[in-house]
Amino acid sequence: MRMLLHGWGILLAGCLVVTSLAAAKKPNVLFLIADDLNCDLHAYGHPHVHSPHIDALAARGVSFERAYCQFPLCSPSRSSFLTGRRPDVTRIITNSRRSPEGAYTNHPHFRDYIPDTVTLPQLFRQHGYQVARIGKLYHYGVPGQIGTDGLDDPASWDHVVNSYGRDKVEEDRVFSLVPGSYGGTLSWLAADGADEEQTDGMVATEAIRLLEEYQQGPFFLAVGFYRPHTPYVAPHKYFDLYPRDEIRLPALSPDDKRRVPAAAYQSAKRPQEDMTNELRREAIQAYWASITFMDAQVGRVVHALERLGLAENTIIVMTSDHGYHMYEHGLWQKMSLFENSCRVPLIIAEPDTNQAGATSTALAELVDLYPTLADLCGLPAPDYLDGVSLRPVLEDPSVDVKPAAFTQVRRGNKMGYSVRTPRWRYTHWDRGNDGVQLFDMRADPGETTNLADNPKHADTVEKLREILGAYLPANAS
Ligand SMILES: [Ca+2]
Repeated sequence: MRMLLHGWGILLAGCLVVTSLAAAKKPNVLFLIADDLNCDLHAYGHPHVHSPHIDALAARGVSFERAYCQFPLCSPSRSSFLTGRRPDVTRIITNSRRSPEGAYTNHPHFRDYIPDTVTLPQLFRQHGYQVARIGKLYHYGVPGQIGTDGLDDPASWDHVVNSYGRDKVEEDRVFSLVPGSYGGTLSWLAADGADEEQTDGMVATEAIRLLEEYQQGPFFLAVGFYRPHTPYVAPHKYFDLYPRDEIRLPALSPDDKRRVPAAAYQSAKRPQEDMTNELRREAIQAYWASITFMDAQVGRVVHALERLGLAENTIIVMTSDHGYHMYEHGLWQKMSLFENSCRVPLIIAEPDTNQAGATSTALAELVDLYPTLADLCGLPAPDYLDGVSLRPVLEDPSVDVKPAAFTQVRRGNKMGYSVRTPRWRYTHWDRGNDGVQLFDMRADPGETTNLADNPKHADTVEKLREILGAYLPANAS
């Protein structure tokens, strides 16, 4: 009997060894995402913004120069890339509805429309990964819902952490253009205290703790920072990096000043419209300070990954849910279809890559993240996904995987759609009834001259209209 038990013991031990060897071969995923972060990063050529830790990620991976969100607003964008479906499929084209009393609701949620979909993190759960969310992955009203689950999808995670820091506790110290309101409008604070006391500092601390807990792997750790979303709260030292008298405001084109076509500028709202130049510089200083503060928290998490010896077997993604205006075109925040609002930073760093530090001009969309990560980890992605794997670009940054990237935004009951090709950005509002825009991004990267009515470009307009027409669902405006 003792012999028999002993035999079973050897067999069991053997199974455990085999299991842990198989597990060790599966790469971990560290998915880092900032909220409302545009490409104002040193790694993306910005002349002022300090982002040493995101720069370090760029040095170990491939940076996508032309990566685009599918909808420049939190819930529509996040619902899209976490399900791998475009906004016309998820049907999430707004953030969460509020009750008549102003309370957040859990609707609309993509599961209202595609209930059985398997999300990106859920796929990893189904294949034996430990999957955790810290902070904002699906939509959260920021700062209103910090410390809650927000508009979460429980099926996506084994474990969730909702940090709540000093930025929330001392909210009444935040300056706001609309006193008492901190999310929808511009607001900021040069805060007292240490990084670790702020919500994003606590997010990083929790991420480090889970890396320690999950180090046997495989894990999919999703870390969602709340900054640089408004209110732009960061410790004083980050504001000191950006003297206001050195900040130059973007120049406006004649179309920007006249605001034509009107739909393109409809995201403008009071009281942001009434700011003085001094206040505009203060807002930009605070946004940049928030970026550098968030970047420091990225650095803490990646440092822990290295300290624990996990970097050799972990794929790191760094991105944002959409772009952001800081007075380019006279606009602030998101919800436009200009390049600033559609474009996102995207860095994918694989261990053992021979392309470390490469940049690629291949077009990429956030909806590509799902098939890319499934591909890199050898997991079977659902066949209905709307994106494509970016793996060929990670192996050779000079290749393309798609001819165009698409972004859409809502204007009341109508929609604007935009297509970006390597050379052009073409946008039409309500099928063109409310305006058409064509920009030569090679000659005019600042989108100052709308060429849509220029007869010389009629063929280009027609071709891009066809590309957009093939993309649009049959009933879309
Ligand atoms: Ca956002």
